[in-house]
Amino acid sequence: MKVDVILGLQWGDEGKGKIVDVLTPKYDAISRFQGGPNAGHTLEINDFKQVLHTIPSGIFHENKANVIGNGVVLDPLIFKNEIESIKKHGLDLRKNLYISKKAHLILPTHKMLDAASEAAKGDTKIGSTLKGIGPTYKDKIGRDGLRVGDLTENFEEKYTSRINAHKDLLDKYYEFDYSKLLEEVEKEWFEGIEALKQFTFVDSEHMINDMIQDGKSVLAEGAQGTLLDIDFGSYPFVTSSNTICAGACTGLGIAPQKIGNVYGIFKAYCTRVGMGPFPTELHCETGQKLRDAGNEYGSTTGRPRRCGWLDLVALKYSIMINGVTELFMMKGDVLDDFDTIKICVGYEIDGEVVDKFPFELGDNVKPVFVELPGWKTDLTKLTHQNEFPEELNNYISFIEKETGLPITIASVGPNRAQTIKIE
Ligand code: 2SA
Ligand code: MG
Repeated sequence: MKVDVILGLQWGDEGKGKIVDVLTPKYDAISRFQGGPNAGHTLEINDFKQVLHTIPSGIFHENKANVIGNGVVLDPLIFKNEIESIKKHGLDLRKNLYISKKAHLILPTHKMLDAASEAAKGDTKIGSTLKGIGPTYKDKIGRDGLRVGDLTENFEEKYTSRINAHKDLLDKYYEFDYSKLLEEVEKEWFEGIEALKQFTFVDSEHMINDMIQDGKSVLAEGAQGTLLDIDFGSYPFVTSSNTICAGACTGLGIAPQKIGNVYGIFKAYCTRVGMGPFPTELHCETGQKLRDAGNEYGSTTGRPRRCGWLDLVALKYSIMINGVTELFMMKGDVLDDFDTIKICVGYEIDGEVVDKFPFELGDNVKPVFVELPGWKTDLTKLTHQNEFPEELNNYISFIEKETGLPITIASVGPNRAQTIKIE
């Protein structure tokens, strides 16, 4: 068997959580391979809504293994809150949640370093989620991180040594007053550690490779999106992990030839939270109309998302980097009420039109649009592809032709049931 991967092809918030939940019945295990509580995957199941930050989106299927891989950074405090809110639905997560010993821990001071670094940057700040993601990955790459597996031996000693090093940084470089804040959060953080210790820590690379060997199917769930990838995103306005397909190999310990289907998920339009370039962004009323219709507010930070038209230059780039095999189009219903819909098919850069994603997306990058007729139909009520209005079929065909890939799922609402298979 191979590992299928599901990834966001834009700047995150494409609706991965919902799709993973829909796909889960086909798989024996669901795993997260990168990122941390900067993710906010929203599941709507019958009459309730659950936002997941650290835990894989297959958690509501009790007979599936949910694995937090080595590439993830984990905040014990957020983790504890998350398991408590899931427990309310009567689930005992200890039965089917496994955590890699090699996953890195987000320490209380990592969050402070995140805040201090952002404040020091002023106007050039990244717009981070302030969850301590960047500083934790910095420590990992700098060979100074603490891992889940470290909890079993001399943890307090290792913890104190790292915290002291962070305090020095906060003092010397940022003049950041941490003392009161640290006192406040440390107790809760250690409660989180106790909660974490109730779970099974695993060598997840062995666990997953054994599953593949035994003919079991595994789905790897990406967080954020390709355009936030540390190498290929709009650097430096990116997150600190590899959000792309290759990240599933390093974040789970699987070889490239073990990758099977790569599901690329995109919104029928485009959004971004935080700072950084966004060529098709709409600053006008149309942007606000998309934000209202799509309820485009961050599920992790509540920030209003920047909105714009679908960008095929960026989408094709993401498809190439990830080796996408099929596309899922989300939130088509958000475009229900537009007379015409624009799609960016090229960038005009200093008078020349290009269709390759450039090194830098400066202010000189102007989107070139085509305009297609809108469908002016309530898609949320549809249950079958046969009911699609002609204009929607045209929109889908246009994207398929440009990308050379089939769109096999169209989502027309937040609920599991509003997911239409396209043959
Ligand atoms: P950080 O906190 O260091 O990762 O922030 C760096 C940049 O990355 C952006 N970022 C995000 N943008 C959109 N969605 C994110 N998470 C989703 C959510 C979850 C998802 O709903 O919150 O779709 O996976 C996310 N996480 C980080 C951030 O705005 C900075 O620009
Ligand atoms: Mg989200």
